[in-house]
Amino acid sequence: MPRVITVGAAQLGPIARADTRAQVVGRMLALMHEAKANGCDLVVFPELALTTFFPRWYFERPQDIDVFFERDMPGPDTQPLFDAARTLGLGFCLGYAELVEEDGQEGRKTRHFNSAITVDKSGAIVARYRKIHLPGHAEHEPWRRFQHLEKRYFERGNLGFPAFRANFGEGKAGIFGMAICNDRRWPETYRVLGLQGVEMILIGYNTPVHNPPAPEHDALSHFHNQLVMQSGAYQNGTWVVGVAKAGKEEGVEQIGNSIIVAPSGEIVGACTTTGDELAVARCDLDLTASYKNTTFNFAHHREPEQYRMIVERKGAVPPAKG
Ligand code: CDV
Repeated sequence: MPRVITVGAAQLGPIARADTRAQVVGRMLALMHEAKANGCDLVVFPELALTTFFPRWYFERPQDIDVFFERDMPGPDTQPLFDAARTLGLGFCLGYAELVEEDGQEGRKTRHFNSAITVDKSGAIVARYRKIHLPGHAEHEPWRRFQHLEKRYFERGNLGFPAFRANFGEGKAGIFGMAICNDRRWPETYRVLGLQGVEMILIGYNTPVHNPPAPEHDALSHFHNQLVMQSGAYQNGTWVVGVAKAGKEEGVEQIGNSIIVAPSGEIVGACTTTGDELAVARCDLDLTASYKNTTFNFAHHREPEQYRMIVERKGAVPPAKG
């Protein structure tokens, strides 16, 4: 039986700082219903999907920061998403700010993560991921048009990049992985998942068009978005689903460009607006085999010993003598 999973890239348009969780969840439920009508088994929502992208502001008081975080998942505001998963028979991947009481280095403490979960068709959480590559800065940098304070508001994820098995219906079991926004720019993200046999990577993102430290990259923001996900898919023989929070949010222009990428590296589904929009693609997980068993047959063709020699030399070319 072919393992075809119909996936919806459930892009969200801007979310205002004043918008309530209930308003946002209402928009997400509308996309879930549209996905079901289009035969989807799974929808993927963006990074930090429940609120505006709050790291663009500098806050000092914990209470001003913690309002953007979820203490429970599901909580009262997000329970309708889990109910919809069950009643529609539709899985989802959700990015959100996670506040958790957990053992830290100095004992039990409150921890903040930029997280994602995958929920199956029964409404059960089947996997968790916490963002590892946190971009931006930790201190207020007033010279920027807007801040990117992920290094201030989040701890680096402590769960690694675990691939996991999930089942989205009969003949629709596969090996999945999650990554969040800046993770998608790093080849290690895909390769660590690829080494675990991943067949579909689910990625949400918030990417401003303007990059304050390197404005010369602005005109290339769509190109780079596609470049990293297409090469990550091809080089690891996996599907990649990348989903944006898009449009002008609180004065900051964010790219859309949500895409579904086949293991060939080809884009097979794409959003064309910067608003709430669903792009749908039928993804045959068995297409991954053609790449995993040939060009990217890791067991036959990778040369890990050779790579280790470079890493042990610390990567850089030794300084010139004299
Ligand atoms: N939310 C993100 O991780 N955004 C980064 C920005 C800072 C460039 C990204 O890689 O898209």
